[in-house]
Amino acid sequence: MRGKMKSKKFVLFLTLCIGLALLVVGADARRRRRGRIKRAKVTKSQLIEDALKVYVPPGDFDKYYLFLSGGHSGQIYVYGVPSMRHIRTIPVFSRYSATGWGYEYYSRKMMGPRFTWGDIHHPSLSETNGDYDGRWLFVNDNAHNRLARINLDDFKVHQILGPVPNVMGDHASVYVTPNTEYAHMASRFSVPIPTEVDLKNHTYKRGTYAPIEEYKTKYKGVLTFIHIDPKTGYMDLEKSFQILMPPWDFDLADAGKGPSYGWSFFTCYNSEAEFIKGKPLEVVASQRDKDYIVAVNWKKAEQAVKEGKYTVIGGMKVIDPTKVKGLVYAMPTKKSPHGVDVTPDGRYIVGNGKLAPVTVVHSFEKMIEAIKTGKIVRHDMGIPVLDENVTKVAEVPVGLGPLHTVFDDKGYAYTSLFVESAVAKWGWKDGLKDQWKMVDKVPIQYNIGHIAAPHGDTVKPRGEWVFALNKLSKGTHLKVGPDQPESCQLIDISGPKMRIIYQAWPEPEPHYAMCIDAKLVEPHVFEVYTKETNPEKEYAVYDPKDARVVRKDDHTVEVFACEIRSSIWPNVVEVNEGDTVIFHLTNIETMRDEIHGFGICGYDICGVPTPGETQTYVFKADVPGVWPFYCVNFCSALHQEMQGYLLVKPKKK
Ligand code: K7E
Ligand code: CUA
Repeated sequence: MRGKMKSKKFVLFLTLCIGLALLVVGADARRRRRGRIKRAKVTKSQLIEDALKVYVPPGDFDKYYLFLSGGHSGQIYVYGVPSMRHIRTIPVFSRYSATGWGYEYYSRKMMGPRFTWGDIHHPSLSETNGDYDGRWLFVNDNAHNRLARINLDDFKVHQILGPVPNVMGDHASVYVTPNTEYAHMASRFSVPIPTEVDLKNHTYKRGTYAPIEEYKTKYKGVLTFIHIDPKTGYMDLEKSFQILMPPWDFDLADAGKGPSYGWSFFTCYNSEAEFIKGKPLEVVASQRDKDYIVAVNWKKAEQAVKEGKYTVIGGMKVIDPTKVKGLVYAMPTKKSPHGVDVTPDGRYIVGNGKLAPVTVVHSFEKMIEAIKTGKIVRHDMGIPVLDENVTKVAEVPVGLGPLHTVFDDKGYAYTSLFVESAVAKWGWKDGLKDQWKMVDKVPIQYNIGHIAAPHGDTVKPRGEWVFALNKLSKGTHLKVGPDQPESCQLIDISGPKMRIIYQAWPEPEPHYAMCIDAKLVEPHVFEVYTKETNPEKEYAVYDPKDARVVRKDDHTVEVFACEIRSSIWPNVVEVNEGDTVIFHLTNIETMRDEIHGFGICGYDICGVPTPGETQTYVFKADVPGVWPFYCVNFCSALHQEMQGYLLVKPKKK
């Protein structure tokens, strides 16, 4: 009896348990489903077709490089397209122990003593005649107002310029001009100027103080044109200039091309030119229905500099456009526009109106006509404002929150819609029956910021793909904690309808990306550094017999070392406590990919010289004792044996 009762209760209990478990499982499955992308039903054959478009079998190469900005990670991430596989991280403004960047001496010097991070928003490939030439990639630093140049023969940074005086919050950057004559830098955050810099040591000397109540009068925006040497890519502040502007918040830039060559365009918000203590800028800067696209005739500005029509402020040549006429015009554009993008033919300037549901299109020809016929409606803080009824040729009703636009090879534009989480496709080209008409829209997961395409901002877009660079990825991946990866969705634009077919998870934070045909880069990528291309050749030793420790003076020891499978020469380095040690290390391997590393236990030294490359590490031998050094990169069967000792003899007491 009791047994029966027991078993009855047990069955009831079991049923309850199973029921509960089913409920939980059901809820969990529902929760999971909720997180997944809602997508239109696709047939299996369509899925297979999509998959084959992105599948690059092992051993085969991708067709394009995609350079994604890493935002406040201070790095650039290199992907292959269409596979969307990450192939390289290029550290720029932040230390990266994987390659020794910011640990070895020269990169550390370029980064300077003060800054340990940067904020990269807009990478920009060098151009010749308005199309990418595959030589260099320039990047901006929104935080510390610097630019860097990555050489695409070794995928490393070779120059960091700045901080640049006067410009603050360099966001409208880099967007090089069609023959890489100039890189743009502009103030997103106006400040009183000058801000003085110590260029050699890559740091600030001093800014200028003025109370926030004097924002309108004492705070200044500047538009900066950084000169680039066409042969070497060297950015030269001496040949650069700035244009003094009202304290508007300059947001993005693009260079004119074709007929608009010689002009640059900047969007701005806060044309109200106000910053009020305790009042949110989002309210203050949204009072006006329209802000501006500011057009700058940089060819004419160049001429003005030649004629000496500038003043030197903080070491920069600064032109005042209220004194030198004909350089700067403002075109009213609604509303708090974000991106500005010039069409491939250079005839139209597209403003993405952030708080308006339209993209606003100005005609360059009409702009020139307005200037020539004096269609100036007013001056705003000294800047002539052109009649929008003359310059504007279209408002394309794309949808909510347009931010950025890129182009394909068939006369269509693709605009990212942040608020709506969508991409809108519309026609822009003359003669197209769809000109100024939206023809397609695809939902994005979620909150798309920038948008990119192969050669999508050049005179010759390649079509095929559009990349949606999304701010949020919620629930479209396995859970990884309260934080979420960013998301980059690959959209097939080869047909009349856009199709999202793939997704990658880039590191924070891909603002913008550049996509280039691999054929333009691959042929000139180094396999190894030769004795000529080794950037620190004067300190190289190419034979273990020449490896040596040289005492330079009472406090300095210079080491000339080399690495080859599977030894480090010399394997014992003896110094005195308090010595400064200058350690040059050459990787004398002659085959691509045979990299070695270098680390000293207890001394925070880390490096990875690539084949044929010399790196230098400088440190003070401040802690006496015995400190092993070793190769940090697994390189051969006897990698573990690649080790040696740093002996630091204690000072006599
Ligand atoms: Cu993220 Cu170009 Cu800084 Cu737009 S910016 S989204
Ligand atoms: Cu060399 Cu590991």
